[in-house]
Amino acid sequence: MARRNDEVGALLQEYADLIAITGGDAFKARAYEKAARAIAGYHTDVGTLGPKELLEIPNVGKSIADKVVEYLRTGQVSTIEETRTAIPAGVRELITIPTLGPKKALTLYQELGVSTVDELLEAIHQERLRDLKGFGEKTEANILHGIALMQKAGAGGRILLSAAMDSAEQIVAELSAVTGCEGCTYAGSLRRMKETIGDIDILVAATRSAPFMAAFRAMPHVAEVIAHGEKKTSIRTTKGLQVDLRVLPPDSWGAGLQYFTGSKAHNIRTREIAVRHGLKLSEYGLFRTKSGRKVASETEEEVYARLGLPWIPPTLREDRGEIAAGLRDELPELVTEEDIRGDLHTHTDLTDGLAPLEEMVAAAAARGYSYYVVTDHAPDLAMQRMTDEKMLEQRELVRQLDGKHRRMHVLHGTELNIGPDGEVDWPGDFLAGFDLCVASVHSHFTQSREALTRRLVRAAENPYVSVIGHPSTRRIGKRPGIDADFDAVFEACARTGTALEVNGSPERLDLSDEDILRAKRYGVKFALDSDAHSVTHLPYMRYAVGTAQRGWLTQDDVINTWPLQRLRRFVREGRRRAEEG
Ligand code: DGT
Ligand code: CA
Ligand code: CA
Ligand code: ZN
Repeated sequence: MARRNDEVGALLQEYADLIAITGGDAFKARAYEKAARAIAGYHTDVGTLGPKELLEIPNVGKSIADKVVEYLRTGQVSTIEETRTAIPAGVRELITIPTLGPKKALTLYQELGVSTVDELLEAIHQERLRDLKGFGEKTEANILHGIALMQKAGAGGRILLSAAMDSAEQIVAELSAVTGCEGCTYAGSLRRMKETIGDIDILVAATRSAPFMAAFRAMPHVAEVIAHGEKKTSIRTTKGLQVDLRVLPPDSWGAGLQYFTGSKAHNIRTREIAVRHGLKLSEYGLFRTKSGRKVASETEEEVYARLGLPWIPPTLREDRGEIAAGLRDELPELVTEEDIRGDLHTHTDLTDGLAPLEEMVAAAAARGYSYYVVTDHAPDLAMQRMTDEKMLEQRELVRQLDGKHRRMHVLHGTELNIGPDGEVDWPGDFLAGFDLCVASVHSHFTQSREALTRRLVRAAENPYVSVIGHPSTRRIGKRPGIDADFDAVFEACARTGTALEVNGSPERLDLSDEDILRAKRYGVKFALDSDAHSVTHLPYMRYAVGTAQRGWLTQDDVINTWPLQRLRRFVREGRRRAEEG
């Protein structure tokens, strides 16, 4: 079992920040900060210490020791939870920027309504910080530097898929508008929908490269031009992200796209096959080795076809058996975003979501879903202040909205909390009233492997749990997944008819591609969800789909591609099978 000192230290540090932002006693904030450091650096695992021994840690007094005891026992501290709810989530995100203190974060939130790192970047680029007292160009530069540091450190020098996607789509839109553009797209790991991105690779098809290179260098958000030439220009954005632009002659577009999409391992395989056919594959095309005559280059389909392969979807190009499957013409028919009929895990402002139920439902309907499940948190996450009454009131509203929407069914679900022993928030008779229950782990991440495994297996065995939400609980670049025996969990899910979630929230992507591949072998079904906490999160579904494709999932594997009747049957069947044991 891991030492809990860092976890406890981080919690107390957060509390110190919270006190500072809410204008609390500066002396008290400093006391918590000191205690946080002392505990993080203490020689003994605080998880093993009693109340008296905790007081022996330097800078830890009675009230801090009490909080530590409460945290170790229950997984949370009520005072801290309360302070948290008093603070806009956005300010909490802002203070994670290394160069931005709590006071400035609060000013940004109150004066400019900025509550996320992305909004802050936007505000800086629009020069909206310049009017604020105490902020100057120097502050802006410091903040930008801090954000760059944070985004790189968070993902081990790599950035999250979603952040790279936002930048890439903007760049592609701008370059597509340049005269002479015959094609423009992103390639590399981004086209393969990898969970983190090292750098962005942009390709343009055009006869003349100069106008594109010039437009690229002149884009907003360019902090530095790293290198520029006729074929390739590399820049670094203000977010600290490197972007390479390559301009290809239109007649070698397919070969270039294939080459620069990668992965390297996949390309090694395709080049080997070329060699066996007496061919040579490069970014310019597929050529006869002897005569040098070009046999294919214009489209990826032609290049693959001349190698005896069907076109291979980029999300499969990782050398995980896709070449062999392609040669046998047995590539999976991957699930697509169009196949998704509904979202099974979403929140509203009844708990920690930002938008009211009506707005979430309207936005879901606009996406063309045929069903939508509202799954607010349940009472065991005390900070959400959920009660039976509130839940039942929400159900009434859901039923009314369901009646109003002709094309979309609105269903009432909940996201249960899987407690330390695998128990969930409500007994069976209350759970039976929901259309669908998701259950997820939200705390006690450092239990023993046996305890964590038993916990997840018990949740799957609960008849009313139809989906295990974000099963590993990892946060990419921030927190590793829990150390459970996932083979046992996958087996239990298959046995009990419980689906595993592929959570599309960009810092989760949980299950990961490799876990999906493993789980699929047990015959498990999957749910692809956005876990939206606001209207703008509903499109995270695309990242769930991308991750699912990387795990080779097909429409049949994914319960929310099914018609509602079949989905309901899955829920009923799961309830019946688990009850029979
Ligand atoms: P990243 O940027 O670390 O997230 O990963 P990728 O896959 O985007 O890798 P990157 O940016 O180094 O190169 C993009 C693609 O271009 C890569 O997947 C394969 C191809 N490529 C680039 N350089 C080489 C090379 O030296 N040899 C081979 N075989 N392929 C290369
Ligand atoms: Ca790349
Ligand atoms: Ca179940
Ligand atoms: Zn959730």
